[in-house]
Amino acid sequence: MTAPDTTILNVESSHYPPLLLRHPGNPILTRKDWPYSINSVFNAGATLLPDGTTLLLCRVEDRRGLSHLCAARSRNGVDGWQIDSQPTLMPDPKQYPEEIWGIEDPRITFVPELQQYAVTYTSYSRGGPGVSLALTKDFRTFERYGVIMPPDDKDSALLPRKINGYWALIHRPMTPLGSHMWISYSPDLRYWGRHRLMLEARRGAWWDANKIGLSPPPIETSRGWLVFYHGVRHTPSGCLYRLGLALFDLENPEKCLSRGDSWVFGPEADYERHGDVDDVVFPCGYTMDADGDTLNIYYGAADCSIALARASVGSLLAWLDANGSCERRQRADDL
Ligand code: BMA
Repeated sequence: MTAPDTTILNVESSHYPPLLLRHPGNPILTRKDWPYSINSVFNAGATLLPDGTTLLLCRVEDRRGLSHLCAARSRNGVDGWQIDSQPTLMPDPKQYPEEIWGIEDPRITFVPELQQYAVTYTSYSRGGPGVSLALTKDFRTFERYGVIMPPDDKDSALLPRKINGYWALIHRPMTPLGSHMWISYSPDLRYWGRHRLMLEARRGAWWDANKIGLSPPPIETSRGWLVFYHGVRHTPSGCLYRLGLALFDLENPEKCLSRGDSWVFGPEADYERHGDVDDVVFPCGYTMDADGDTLNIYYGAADCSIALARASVGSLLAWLDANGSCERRQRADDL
């Protein structure tokens, strides 16, 4: 009997060099770290504060099943987290009825013109999830704008500067035609219009068929807005959440310059494969190191914990150059 030939497997796996490297200390935050009783912590927005502290605005789910947001701060973005002793932003259904079933999945954008952070989050209303906005200077007090995109809509982030004089919001409405990424514009962050389709979910057997959504806020590079998006594959044993890459024009962000065909990151580690919801990697935030290239990507793992992966912007762009295709920039040609 001959030994099984592993050459093919090795050659195959070397075709997929990892673009995102998991931190060996993963998961970096779990419910055991929390100063009060919770069910789980996951899907955190991220930003660097002026003194270099990493701030994560974490989605915390209590044992009713409802979520709120709680800030965790760390000098190195990996450990030594100082977690607010009480929820930082609670749903406020009396004044904001759309928050009756909780607030989830924040994305943070620092807006230089306002000298404030814009936090977009999912408000879980009786009519389904919608997009809400709050501004803050310090993650201690917040100015709520309420719901800015009605249900069914989520996975949203604000671009850090105006585009042709208008604020731009990426979001993911759900329609009978599928769940695609859209971009909308506003003169004042309150009134939104000029809605445009930005990136379509593919169809059929594709890893990103039927349902996609923005992951962290777009990353501004000299070549365009680099966007991680998640694709949801429906399988007989549940959904698989994976990440893909696309690049959009800096001054016309609804114009896709390139889209990768394959996913670049998916659930592999045990803490990603097994949890309250199996097989989910769900980043909502990143920070950039001082080198201007290294990204620290914070992602929810299996709706149970927060994990960290690092990637180089240069490598992600090089991967898109090698694997992206312009023909598929808006829609799959094989529909
Ligand atoms: C999505 C969002 C995420 C969640 C994921 C997997 O629709 O609700 O918050 O992590 O499902 O449950």
